[in-house]
Amino acid sequence: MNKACSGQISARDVSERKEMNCGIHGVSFSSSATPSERRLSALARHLISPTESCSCSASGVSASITSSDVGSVFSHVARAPEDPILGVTVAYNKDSSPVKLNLGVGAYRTEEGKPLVLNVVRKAEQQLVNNRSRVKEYLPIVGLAEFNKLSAKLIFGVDSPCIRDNRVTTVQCLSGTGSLRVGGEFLTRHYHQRIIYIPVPTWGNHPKVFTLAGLSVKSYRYYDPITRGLDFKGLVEDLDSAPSGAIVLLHACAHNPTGVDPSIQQWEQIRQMIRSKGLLPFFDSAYQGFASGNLDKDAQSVRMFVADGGECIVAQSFAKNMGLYGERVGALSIVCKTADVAGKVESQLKLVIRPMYSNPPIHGASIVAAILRDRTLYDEWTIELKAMADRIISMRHQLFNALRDRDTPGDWSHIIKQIGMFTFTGLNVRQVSFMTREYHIYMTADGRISMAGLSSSTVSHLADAIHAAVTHVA
Ligand code: PGU
Repeated sequence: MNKACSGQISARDVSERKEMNCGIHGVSFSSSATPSERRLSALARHLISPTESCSCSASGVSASITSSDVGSVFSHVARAPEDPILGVTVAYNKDSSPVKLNLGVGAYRTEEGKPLVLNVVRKAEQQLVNNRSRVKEYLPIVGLAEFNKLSAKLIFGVDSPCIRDNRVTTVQCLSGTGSLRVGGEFLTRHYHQRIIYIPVPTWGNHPKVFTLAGLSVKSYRYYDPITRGLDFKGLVEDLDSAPSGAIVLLHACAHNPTGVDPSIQQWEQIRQMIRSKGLLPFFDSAYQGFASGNLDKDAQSVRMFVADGGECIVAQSFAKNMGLYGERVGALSIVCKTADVAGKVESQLKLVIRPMYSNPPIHGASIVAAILRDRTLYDEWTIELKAMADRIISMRHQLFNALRDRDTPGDWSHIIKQIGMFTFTGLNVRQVSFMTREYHIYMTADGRISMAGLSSSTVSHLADAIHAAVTHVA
């Protein structure tokens, strides 16, 4: 299995790729290149990844021309590998086994293993349908104004000084991914330092999103595989040696894939260090409410950075906490020092968004706004959200107990210590592929399992598979 298929393309790999000049199609730019040249170069390198370019020049496998290809102007196009995370679902769908289990994608499932549409979402949608005055006109470039305001309050807190002083601009984007991408492009165009530090490991899409946004991706140590906890010393050392002004990507809570978050005291040390070195914090908040079951608690890290009056960026997703995965609803907030700066920043965000997708979709944002504006619906949402978080915590305990009952070799206490949607099991690539082959259990190759995909009736199957994997496969 090559690294590109492991779901864990490290930032170092990205830097290495960036330094590699494939020389293919003559796409390479010197360090004095303009931002748009650099973006084009990054795009070319992304499309011509080392694995793919090697296979077309050396083995000729991917570029082989079959008779049906002849005459196509696209016959040279190499088949790209499936996405390391979403590709797991593709493989799962092809499996006809009745015991198959998809623990790959981070998407909530009920005890019955079914996707869940929250009751509160159904109610909000009904309200929208019943309201005949609603139309399907284009939204403004920055999206639904009420959604933006309410999203900012959700992450920063209703009484946040940045909202009170109008120092934050919030724009509706295409879920968390789109918010990260728009934020990345804005920084490439308007921020003096184009280096972004991302944790190792991190969500597999981060390096791609930021590279294609035109930023240069570097990494900081985050996870210690020995302790299966935070490598705080490594994190501090790496951020301490970052150049002044560098952007730092931080998972607001429920770190993906490790399930390991800094303590509040550690967050405070990270904050002090980031501020004293003049680094720029960029939070990815994809799991607010999923770590602890409490929306305010899960926003604490972000709020600490806003409370000190400094600047920061936040990408918010409503995919998980409202179960609106396919509605693609999220928000990008940029907290500035003054209202005047925030206004100018917003005017430039519009210039990033307009040629990218013009303006965002209306339906998902309307659902979120309907829930956040109404006290009764909001309270109902928090109860449903807590129930999802609690079910995941219960699955952690059930899996831990099942492995203990089987006397499975190893210390599995990290299953109950880690938080959020995922357990970073420590299983290696060979053990993961054994579990898929022999037990029809699908998960990412880095050993991450989505606890949200597990239920009381499937725990024993997973525990049997893990037990067999660690006892039979090195
Ligand atoms: N940021 C982090 C840390 C994430 O884990 C995810 C989703 C996102 C952003 C993007 O979420 P949006 O759906 O764009 O709001 N990660 C999940 C979902 C599958 C995927 O890879 O997109 C995961 O399984 O890791």
